[in-house]
Amino acid sequence: MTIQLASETEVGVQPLGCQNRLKPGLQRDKPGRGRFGGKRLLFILGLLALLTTVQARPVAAGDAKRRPPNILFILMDNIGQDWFGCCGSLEGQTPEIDKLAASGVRFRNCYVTPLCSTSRHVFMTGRYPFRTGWHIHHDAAIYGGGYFDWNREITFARVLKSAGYATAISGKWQINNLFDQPDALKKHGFDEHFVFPEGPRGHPAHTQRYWDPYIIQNGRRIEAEGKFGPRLFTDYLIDFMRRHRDRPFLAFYSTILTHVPVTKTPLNKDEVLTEREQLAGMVRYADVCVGRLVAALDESGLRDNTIIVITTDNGTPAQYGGKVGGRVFQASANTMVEGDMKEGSINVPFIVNCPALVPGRRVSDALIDNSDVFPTFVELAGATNPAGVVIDGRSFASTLREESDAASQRDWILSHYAHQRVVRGSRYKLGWDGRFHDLLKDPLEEYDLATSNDPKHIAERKRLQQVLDSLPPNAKLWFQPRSISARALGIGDAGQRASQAKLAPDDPSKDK
Ligand SMILES: [Ca+2]
Repeated sequence: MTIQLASETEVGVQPLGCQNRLKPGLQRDKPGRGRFGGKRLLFILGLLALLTTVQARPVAAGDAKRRPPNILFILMDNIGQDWFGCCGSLEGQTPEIDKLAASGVRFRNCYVTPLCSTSRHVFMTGRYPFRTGWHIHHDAAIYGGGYFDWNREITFARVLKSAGYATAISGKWQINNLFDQPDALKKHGFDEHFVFPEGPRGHPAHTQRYWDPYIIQNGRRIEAEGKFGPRLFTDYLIDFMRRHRDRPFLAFYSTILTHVPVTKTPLNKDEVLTEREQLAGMVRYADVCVGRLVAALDESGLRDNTIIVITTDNGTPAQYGGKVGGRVFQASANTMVEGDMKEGSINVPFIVNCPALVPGRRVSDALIDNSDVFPTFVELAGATNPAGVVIDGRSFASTLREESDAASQRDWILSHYAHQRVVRGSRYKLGWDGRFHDLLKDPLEEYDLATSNDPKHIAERKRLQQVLDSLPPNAKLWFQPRSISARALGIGDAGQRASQAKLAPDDPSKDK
């Protein structure tokens, strides 16, 4: 239940629904400008506090005394189901993650947006690109200009912080320029940060990603010469979790792995390797990091009250497809620039593990997408969605608790990038361009059924078309996107100029 405090267009709305869970001494963001103030605001706060008390519940039914669970959110970069053994990959690089999938819940159908920053914007806000306007890739750290604006959007980190959680991010952050906005991560709800910030071309933060990494810890660059970034990010988050073992925490592990450029890791640095073998080593190293995080939770006695979530922001770039069913899986071209809408690019692994709280050994066919992560985390934390903000996602916490039929939660999911929108039900998928596929019989989407006269096809195509037709047009982006993705699609001033001339030279590996 969400109380509507203000219209969606009023920005700066705070997650008021969690006020009663704040502990003394915690910092709270100043209330945003709205039409509510004074006694009326106090009345609403009181009402929301009462409602929150009624709604708040622990993740495990029947255990009312349990404190809210910790959340370890692991968001990997540019890696799809084709590299996860639990999803059918034959590459054999993910034994730790596979163990978590075997003893946890693995969702077989989780949609994301096919390019990095756009996907992350949805994860963080629970809102679809057409609603926020961030429907085109834009890496604020590289291109400058617009950024992920805390006055326009509220992250799940802010909501959980308001609910009394300690919050930290370790790893990648690219949707703000932390050199111009050093307080951005604090504004977005993170008490602590330890991040690779990205940076414009020519800046050391543009290239020093893995070895000798450029890392900012709570606003200050650390000395990391000779070090391997992923190891440091893992160390930091382990330390954070141990330091906050006595209170609920959100540990966001936003991995820099396995984004290009490919590199060797400490496990294979002396070997002669092809590019693809290096990518395999990066996947293996990411898996080792996951194993270390889990081991730290075990050693700290935190495992039983920590829900681990593992997913990725988009699928594998075509040239690095993993082997599935005897063949190397390849998404189609243009994944770096335009966003490929095939399943390999947008249907990603999604694993939840916490044997003490989430009944495991399950594979779920529930339909979920990355907008659902926000309301799910909020519900797991016993908080409520921010008032006055339209959240597109739907919580699947009840599916995790095994309290409801998974299929009842959603009957469609969406992936949206620029002008491209695709929706799918449990079996069929319809695109903005009219393409229609039976994913059960045609998982590689090679046979378009748009003109099929099969009554089942006609009925499902009609249902999904109604979903597409019900979605609003893209909200206007409030800044000029400058990414090569925008230029390639002719979006924004730079894009319109580029559409009439050859694209400016750039490094396409940086987009996505
Ligand atoms: Ca990515």
